[in-house]
Amino acid sequence: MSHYKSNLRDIQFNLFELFNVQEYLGTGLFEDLDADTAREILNEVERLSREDLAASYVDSDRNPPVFDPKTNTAPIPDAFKKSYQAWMDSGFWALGLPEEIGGQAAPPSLVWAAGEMLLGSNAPVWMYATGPSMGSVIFKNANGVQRDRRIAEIMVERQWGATMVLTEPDAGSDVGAGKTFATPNEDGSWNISGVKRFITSAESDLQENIMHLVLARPKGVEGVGGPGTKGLSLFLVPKYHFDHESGDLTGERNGVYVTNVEHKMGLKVSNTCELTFGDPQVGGGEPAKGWLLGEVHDGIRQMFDVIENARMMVGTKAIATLSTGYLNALEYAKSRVQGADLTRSADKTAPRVTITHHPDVRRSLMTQKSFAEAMRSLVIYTASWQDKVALAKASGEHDKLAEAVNDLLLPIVKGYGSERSWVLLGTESLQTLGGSGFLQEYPLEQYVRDAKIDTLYEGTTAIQGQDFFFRKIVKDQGRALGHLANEITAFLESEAGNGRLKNERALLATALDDAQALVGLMINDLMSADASNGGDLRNIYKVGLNTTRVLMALGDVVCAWLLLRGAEVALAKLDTAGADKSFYEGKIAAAQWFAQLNLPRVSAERKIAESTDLAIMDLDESAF
Ligand code: ST9
Ligand code: FAD
Repeated sequence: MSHYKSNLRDIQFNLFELFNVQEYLGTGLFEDLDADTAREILNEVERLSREDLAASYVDSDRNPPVFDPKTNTAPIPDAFKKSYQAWMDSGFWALGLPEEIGGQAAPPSLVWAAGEMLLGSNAPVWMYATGPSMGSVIFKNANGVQRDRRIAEIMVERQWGATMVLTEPDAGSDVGAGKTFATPNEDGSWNISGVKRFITSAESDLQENIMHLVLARPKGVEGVGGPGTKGLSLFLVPKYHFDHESGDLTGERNGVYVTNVEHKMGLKVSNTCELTFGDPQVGGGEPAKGWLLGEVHDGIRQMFDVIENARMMVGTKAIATLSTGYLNALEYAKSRVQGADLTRSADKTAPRVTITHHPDVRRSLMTQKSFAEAMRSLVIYTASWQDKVALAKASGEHDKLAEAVNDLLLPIVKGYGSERSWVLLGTESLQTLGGSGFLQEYPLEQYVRDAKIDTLYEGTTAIQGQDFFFRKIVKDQGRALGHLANEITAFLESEAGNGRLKNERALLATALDDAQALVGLMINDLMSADASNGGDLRNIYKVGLNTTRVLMALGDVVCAWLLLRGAEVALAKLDTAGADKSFYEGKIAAAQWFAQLNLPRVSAERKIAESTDLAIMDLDESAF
């Protein structure tokens, strides 16, 4: 039986009833992909995920790859290989890639909706399969350089693996502290030297070649390679050398070797590697040759094309895991008989009931359902802004607002999505199974272990909070946030829900006010830290004490709003719903529950932030 329980009905609801993507399917950029085809794709990805991809989920955890230091390899278990191959054979990985390099135009909302099922059933399949998408980043940044365009095509044609290589032992969150360097060769290539850490998919026997996208600091060229992220450039460093025209391997090994694979809490089949470049003592001692992508010093900007996609992936992975975690918990709760109904608890002879009868279990299940559905909506809503970006680009325009709103939402998807999912998987989904949740017979304990990483990699939650406030709100001068707040206000002022959602709309109005006040408070603290205007620089600490808070508070507001929008649609359909009646009733109940449970807390967050002072910053470290 599959560990993976999908929620295709809710995915369809979001795409076709709430965000109405069918309005632009089958026309223009998406001419070859109409709504019926989109539904067929979703059905097939659902089947593939539940059957072929989920099939190796447990085995890959219990029998993970083992690193062989003699050969610098870490072969992938056969069961996982079958899942990976099933995904590659499906061809769905080409959805959304540029047609020029062998992709098929598809709206990001559909790609992420389908992606949820892949990520929920076996996320490492997605991670090993990202070579073609990384090829699309190379294509985008090739600046007309024929060699790089061809490399991108080859990566798609030959389905190579690829990695994003930023982190070093002393450069994690602080990517700009990286020391790996590159020196130019006369033939236009560069030699890379250094050691990178924690690199996902840097070794496997799934593909004939792996292309590493490496951030390194050019050295030995006057005026380049300065400190920080802006001194980094992006180099394409293949595992095996290849003919840059045909793509055929030349038979020469490049001097980039995996020198360790980490032993992890979860996500074990995903090889997390130490990667050593150009060390004469390692492998055959060959130099690690790479090719510069685009211009020097453009590396961090180019890498963010990968990072933005990967942050969306990580958030979606976490949320997908919460959804299947909830559905597993629900199935268990419906059949587990334990205790009497609370109304008859004094009667020792009262019949025993399934645990779904107990108020506390219902509280827990509805909390899980409402968060899983809220955050699914958040992912697809965010992706719908990416649809707008793609549609504008196809007609030669540049939708700056869509780009900014997408940018604003990304740290919410990644930071809020991973935090809420990981916590709820442990405190609610696993908990619903009682002691059985702790056993490996059920998937919950693996879900918890596999989802913890989502709050850590691709920028920890602290980094997401800072990105959200400093870059996506302050640097953007509040434009995207203002737009979002106006959309929420328009919803509040409408007759949404025809009276049935009155209470929840009032809760949302208060929470929106409080969240905006929280942002305002932080902006005041930021301004009061401006030493050039007589401010106290240390007040910036007050901002830093609240960046994660504001991320989570606005996450709650946006999620509540999206669920209430869904409830409005559900209410309008309820009378004629037929077999879908329970589904729509569930949507309404989830929205009301989420609003009542979470929105009043936003006021408390504002209050907490209002009392921020520098006490813990003044405290000597020895007092901790
Ligand atoms: C990792 C991988 O953890 C884990 C999972 C891997 C799974 C497999 C891979 C799957 C990937 C799939 C990819 C497919 C791709 C497909 C694409 C298809 C279309 N947004 O603030 P500054 C840029 S990997 C955009 O001064 P600092 C920007 O250029 C490791 N750009 O930063 C900016 O210049 P400007 C992940 C941004 O103080 C420049 O950076 N590691 C953004 O120098 C400098 O900005 C991390 O994530 C942004 N949000 O450096 C590191 N932010 O301002 C986390 C910055 O002129 N640490 N830029 O525009 C950080 O993010 C730090 O804040 C820092 C700070 C490094 C940026
Ligand atoms: P640190 O940066 O040392 O952070 C430690 C703690 O300090 C965290 O809680 C952090 O939030 C906090 N902190 C640090 N700086 C600040 C700050 N300025 N303000 C506030 N708090 C701060 N990297 C790649 O390049 N490619 C990959 O493919 C890749 N895959 C990975 C896979 C796995 C399984 C793991 C574990 C990591 C992977 N990474 C990868 C690295 C990952 O992105 C980093 O681990 C992550 O960015 C955090 O860096 P760090 O571990 O060095 O923690």
